[in-house]
Amino acid sequence: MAEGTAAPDFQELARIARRVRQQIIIGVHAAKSGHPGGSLGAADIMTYLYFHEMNVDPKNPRDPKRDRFVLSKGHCAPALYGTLAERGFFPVEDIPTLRHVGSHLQGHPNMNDTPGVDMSTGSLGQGVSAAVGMALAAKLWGDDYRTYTLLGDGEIQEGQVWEAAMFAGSHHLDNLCVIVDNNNLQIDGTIEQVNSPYPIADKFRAFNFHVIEVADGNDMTQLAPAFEEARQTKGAPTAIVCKTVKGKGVSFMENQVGWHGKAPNDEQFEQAMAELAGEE
Ligand SMILES: Cc1ncc(C[n+]2csc(CCOP(=O)(O)OP(=O)(O)O)c2C)c(N)n1
Ligand SMILES: [Mg+2]
Repeated sequence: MAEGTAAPDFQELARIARRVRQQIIIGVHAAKSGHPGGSLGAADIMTYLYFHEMNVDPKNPRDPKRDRFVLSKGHCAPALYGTLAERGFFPVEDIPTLRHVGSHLQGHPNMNDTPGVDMSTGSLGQGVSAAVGMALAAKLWGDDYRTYTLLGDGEIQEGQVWEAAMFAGSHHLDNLCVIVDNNNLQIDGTIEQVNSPYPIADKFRAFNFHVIEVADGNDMTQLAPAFEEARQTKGAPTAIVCKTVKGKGVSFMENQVGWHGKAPNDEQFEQAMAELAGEE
């Protein structure tokens, strides 16, 4: 980790997360479609990863030594794009082209088109397998990069997630950090109404993961020690299970399942942007 060694500047990180949220709203509004809820809820995790935790270089997005990130819940591409743009991988001016014909910013991430995207994702359950492969490759080649992957709590209903987890635990992939965005909502209800994966932490423990539970995954002061502990953990992969609020930062979207995959209209856009406007 390059930046992870210095103490985090939480005020600055919070300012960046607010800008990432603005980019999410700008993109989804311009596209007239997309997934604001899960994107807003994950903005703090992704900001922390790209602005403090991970060793990445926007000028050299394919650097073999870089840490990897796989957005296994690929529908939250607006959060990844907002984070990568704010980090300097491509211009923020690209954000309003989200989902437009010819844009490199499609509804789900494409590693062949978008600088900084390490894996193409969108079919839930699959990204984590790719992340496990990246972590295994590092072990086989003696590389010391780390691999992070973000999963939805609905996504972990997919059987492939547990196949990948079994392999990671069995092969002691301590360079792998699985993050579960536990916002308690999926596309059409609470995760308990649909097919409860609880208790999530115990399930990862049973697959030989070191497990860290974060009570508020929208609070970067809580994310910081969790990622630090993950980095220090040897002999086992880490799962960080983060309680988050879907739609975080936009009052009328918070905890509302209806905002999983819907764009704000012009009036809602203005209100959201007003709420996200900071002092800068
Ligand atoms: C294999 C697969 N099945 C269905 C979908 C459609 N889909 C997109 S998002 C979503 C719900 C995901 O819920 P969750 O993982 O909890 O994501 P979050 O709440 O973080 O948005 C579904 C079913 C998909 N992308 N892939
Ligand atoms: Mg969810």
